[in-house]
Amino acid sequence: MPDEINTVAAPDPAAVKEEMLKIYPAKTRKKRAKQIILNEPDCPPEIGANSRTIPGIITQRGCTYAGCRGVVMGPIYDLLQITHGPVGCGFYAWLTRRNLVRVPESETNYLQYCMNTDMQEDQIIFGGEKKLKQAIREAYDIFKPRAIAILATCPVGLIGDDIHTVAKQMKEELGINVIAFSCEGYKGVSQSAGHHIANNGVFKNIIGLDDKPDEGEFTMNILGEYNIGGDAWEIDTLLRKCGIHVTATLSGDVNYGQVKRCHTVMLNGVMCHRSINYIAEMMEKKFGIPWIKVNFVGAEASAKTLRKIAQFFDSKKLTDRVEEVIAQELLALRPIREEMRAKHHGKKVALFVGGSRAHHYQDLFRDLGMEIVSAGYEFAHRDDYEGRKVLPNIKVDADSRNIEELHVEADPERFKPSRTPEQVAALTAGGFTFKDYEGMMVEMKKNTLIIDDISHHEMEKLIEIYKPDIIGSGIKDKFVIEKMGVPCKQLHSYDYSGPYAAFTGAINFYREIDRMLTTKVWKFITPPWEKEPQAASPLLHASKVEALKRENANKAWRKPGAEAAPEA
Ligand code: CFM
Repeated sequence: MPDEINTVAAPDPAAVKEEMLKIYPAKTRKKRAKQIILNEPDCPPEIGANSRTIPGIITQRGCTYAGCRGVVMGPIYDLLQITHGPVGCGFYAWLTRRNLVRVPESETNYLQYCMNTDMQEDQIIFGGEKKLKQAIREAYDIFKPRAIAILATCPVGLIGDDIHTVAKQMKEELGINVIAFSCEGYKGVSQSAGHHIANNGVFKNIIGLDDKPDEGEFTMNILGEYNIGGDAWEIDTLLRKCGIHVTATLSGDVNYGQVKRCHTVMLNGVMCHRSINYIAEMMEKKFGIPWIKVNFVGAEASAKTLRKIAQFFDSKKLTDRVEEVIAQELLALRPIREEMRAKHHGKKVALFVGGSRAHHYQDLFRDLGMEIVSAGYEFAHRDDYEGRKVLPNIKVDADSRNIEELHVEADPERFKPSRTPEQVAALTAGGFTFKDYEGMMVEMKKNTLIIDDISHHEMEKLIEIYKPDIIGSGIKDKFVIEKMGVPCKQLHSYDYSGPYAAFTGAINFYREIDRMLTTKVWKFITPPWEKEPQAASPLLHASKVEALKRENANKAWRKPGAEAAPEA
């Protein structure tokens, strides 16, 4: 295939990269240069990822506590979760809008509560263990939960409260499972560390506590799906239509009991590789459950995933049913997709989201024939960009070494793979791949600009130069982007919208994108720098503020010799 078809057209991405970098002091520029990469799909180049954000750069990342408490643990609705720390961090755990659940009447739901030890100066000085124990007792007396989780915030680690001993003591005292998570916000460079800590805690303390499997001919878990906007419900409904039973979705609308027995399934499907690959790997080692990468974002992606799952189970009945379901779903979806594609084909998209959505959502935009001009994760690791094949080459730095790697061995009684080695060999020989995440870059065009942990400055440059028709990103930059006259689809919480997963979700998404692209509101926006040059923000608009840039080039905040002056 000639290169130009598979290559992003002008503007020249190398020049864009230079333009983004040139404002930075030398040291910053050197670091950011490793995180802004021109894509090479056949052989993805190494990208700097999972490293510390440079102080002063406005990042979209969250903290380790957010990744553990907010993302992975939050949705387990009958696990009573107590944040040990200041009330501000505690309030952040009040995730009633994020953690959508449909709780059966027989079950308990603690998600509408926000439980916190309200750490004060006193505890910072004299220690907070006593107060934590008191909080656990109080919560137990009121709610009598099945299990309690303690989640640490920054001060807990700084003052050295031993929450694990507290958990052990309270477990003995109350006779229920009490689990502590050392997920202090500073533990890692982003929320990614919190995912890992949560994975370890869930695997060590919950998974495997109940060996009774759910009934079902084909059983699986969906790992790394958080039911944002109801996505997990769409996936569950779709799989149920095909005759596949989901024991647990980790973690979306899920209860403690489901997590306890989720090691009894035949297959694990991994949606968000970044946040849950650890559990998938450990379950395979201990219980022999194979895992495959799945993606239910996008119509083509959903169909592909269903077929892959059917192939794994190797049943004619299931395969026929899956094809029937795909045909039915596409019947409803196709006319809408075609209508939207006709309107929006060729429009340009840039995606900067978390640790998996910047990849997954490309499929939805491709459904509409739109072009991805640039993409990047906030906090994913090299394997999410370049594929799992680079895992052995990833340098473990001090920040990653901070997070415990569990040593896992096959369980002498419970290691029971659902497929025999012969079946696995036959599947593999037929091109089926297990543990197969190939990352974002192989699916993107040559020379697309891949930007890790994008800064506001780089985002502004990107908009200025590429002029994307729409950006998928998060709340921290949404309004900055929209003030520049570009619609921004919030792809974390979906801005109260969704679901976007599976076929029904895809239809919602097409319609939403259509609304965003066709609303007349954008033409009423005049970006601030077009009204008057912003003296304090010389970075905004090249054509309008060249003069200002030159004027600013030699100001004190630029290091002398940092090649600061833009060409006149
Ligand atoms: Fe996985 Fe997520 Fe994401 Fe994520 Fe997140 Fe999220 Fe995300 Mo926001 S687990 S990496 S830490 S898919 S909260 S549900 S949307 S940044 S791309």
